[in-house]
Amino acid sequence: MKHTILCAAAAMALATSATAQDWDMPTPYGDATFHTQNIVQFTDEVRAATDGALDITVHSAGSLFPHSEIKGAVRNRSVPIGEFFLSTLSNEDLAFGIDSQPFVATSYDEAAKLWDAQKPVITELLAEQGLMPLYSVAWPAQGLYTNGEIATVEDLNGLRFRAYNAALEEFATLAGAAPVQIEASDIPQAFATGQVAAMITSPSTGVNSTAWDFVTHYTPINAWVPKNIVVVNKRMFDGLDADTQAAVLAAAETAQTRGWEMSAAEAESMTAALAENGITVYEPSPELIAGLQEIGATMLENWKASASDSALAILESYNN
Ligand code: PCA
Repeated sequence: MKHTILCAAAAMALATSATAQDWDMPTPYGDATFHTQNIVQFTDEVRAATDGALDITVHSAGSLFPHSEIKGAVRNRSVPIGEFFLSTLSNEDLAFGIDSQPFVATSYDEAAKLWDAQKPVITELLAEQGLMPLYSVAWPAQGLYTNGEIATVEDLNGLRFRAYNAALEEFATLAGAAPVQIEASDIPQAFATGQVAAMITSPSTGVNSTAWDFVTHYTPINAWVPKNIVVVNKRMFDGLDADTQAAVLAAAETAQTRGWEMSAAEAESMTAALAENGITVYEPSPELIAGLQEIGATMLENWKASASDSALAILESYNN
């Protein structure tokens, strides 16, 4: 009897190990970032729902692959799954970057509507590379961090400006500033060494990088609401059994809902935390907003002039 039970247990263990999968998941942002915390919960849910048959290990802050290499690593199956900042792919097709165009979508409702319009288009573009989106989560609307108050766009003239994608580089250039590409995890170092003196990012990233150590002022210009995306390699996903696939998709849906909620909560709590830590939080002047909107209008014209038909279709369906 005992022997039979042991044999059955051994057989079960074998069956589990034969199908159990250990996946590595590179992400760009640190452990304190709400996106990362959401991903950790996503992987916990997948592990629980599959009784450990799919065990995903999160490698945060670019520790496994640098941010710029994560998409390629999922594409070439170095890893099965990963996260990145969606608009970094705008060099492939401007469809990926519409969420980082100033004053197109500036609230969560608009950002969600834009994602509805963007999702089918980028799903198709990613499928051409063997990639499948699992879910996408917005950052809080982006605000301006500087030393001293910024009253008009002219006040940005000549400032060395931290950028995280091509759109922000164009934005900084049009504002007369000098853009420098810096990863989120390198922000404190970049300010400390004088590489940059100003930035536009979320209150979340401001707090995660202890912005009060290097800037005095923050203003919620709320000019765009960019997103992260989690993608899986389609062949790796197809290699999972049906139950595991269903568990991943269900956890992804939950993670997307939870992520947008976490984001909205942080838009408030992290702005408050900036103030609590001594940063002067002020409302942007009408002159500043007007100047930024002018830059946004120029950028949107440029975007339209170079956009693919499918990218233009996103804007059309969003505006209707
Ligand atoms: N934080 C990320 C992307 C947008 C955001 O709010 C960053 O600053 O790199």
